[in-house]
Amino acid sequence: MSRSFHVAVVGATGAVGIEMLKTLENRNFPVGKLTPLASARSAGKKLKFRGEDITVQELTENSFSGIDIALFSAGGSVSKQFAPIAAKAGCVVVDNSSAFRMDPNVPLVVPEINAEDIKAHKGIIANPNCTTAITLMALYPMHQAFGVKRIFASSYQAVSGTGVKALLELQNQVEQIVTGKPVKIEVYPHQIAFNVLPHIDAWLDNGYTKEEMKMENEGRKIMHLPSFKASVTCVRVPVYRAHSIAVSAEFEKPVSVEGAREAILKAPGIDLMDDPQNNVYPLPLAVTGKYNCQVGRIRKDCAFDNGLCFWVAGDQLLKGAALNAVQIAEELAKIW
Ligand code: NAP
Ligand code: 3JN
Repeated sequence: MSRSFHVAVVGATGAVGIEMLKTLENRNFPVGKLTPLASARSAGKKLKFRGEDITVQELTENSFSGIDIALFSAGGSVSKQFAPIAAKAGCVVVDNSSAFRMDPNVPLVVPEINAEDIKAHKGIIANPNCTTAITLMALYPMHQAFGVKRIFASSYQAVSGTGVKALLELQNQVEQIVTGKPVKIEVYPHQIAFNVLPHIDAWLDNGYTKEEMKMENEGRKIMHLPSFKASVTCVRVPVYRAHSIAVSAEFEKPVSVEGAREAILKAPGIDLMDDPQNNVYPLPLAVTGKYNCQVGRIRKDCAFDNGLCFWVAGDQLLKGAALNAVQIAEELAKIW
């Protein structure tokens, strides 16, 4: 990579945006100039990049002239409004929201699985939902070995998946409870401290939530597997950072635990942490801040034939968002 890029981060002050800056820096992405963008609320704020203070600018329709790559993580409505404007101005958008994920003209990419799809982009490339991306990091190598038909899964999602405000809500509620003060509930419909909420994202007519259906819809597109089925329950847990998912997967071919382990050991971006007798399995605390996801508790499913159960964990701010976006930018840089 000889050239450098003018990179914009839209939503730079958010939970994902901050990680995007750190990931660009830590992976030595060839940033010639960095432009952090956010709402008028944060304009003028300073963020650190490579040891220097850079000033956050307000996102406007004129923000994209001269920018090569724009990493968006300011929510779906901002993406819907500004990503087409950015693409029209000649920059390539990597979008973290669901706004364009299912658009047939927009590649939806986990680089370890379908990096090739990037080549078909028309100015916008979508980053998958974090729970979907982390699950697929473990499921895809097993799919390559045995051919996945369907999964049943439950997620255990950290509060940072909801953004900076939710991190503070958990911290404040824990403090309120241990000091005997009344608990303030602002972000979630119920107290999240010392609780679990089987509710992430908006309800759909089929009784699932939007978050739950992302696994099937996005999984089909990323794995190029239109027959893939997923029945998912997404659950918010009082963990600061990193999502975990318990998966039961049914495959076309006969499975073996050894074969699944071999497939994982050969796969990029996922580590095998599977020695239950010695209490070795993936933990959200252990994957926090790590680029690689971890999978363990791999065992034959006792409820159906050709089935495997496993437990996968990953830092959703990284593999579920910032890291995956920077990896897409790295792939773009190779073909620029
Ligand atoms: P967050 O912590 O609440 O941050 C939101 C960011 O968006 C802030 O920088 C905010 O700027 C900016 N923003 C909000 N409204 C804006 C506007 N009208 N114009 C310009 N900037 C605006 O949220 P987050 O957790 O980083 O998530 C952001 C998005 O990333 C989510 O909505 C989702 O689509 C996607 N995502 C998140 C995760 C995750 O694990 N958190 C995972 C995958 C994808 P101000 O500082 O000015 O308010
Ligand atoms: O709640 C989580 O743990 C992850 C949140 C992801 C998210 C939050 C708001 C909007 C998304 C997403 O990435 O799927 C969206 C969205 O649909 O854009």
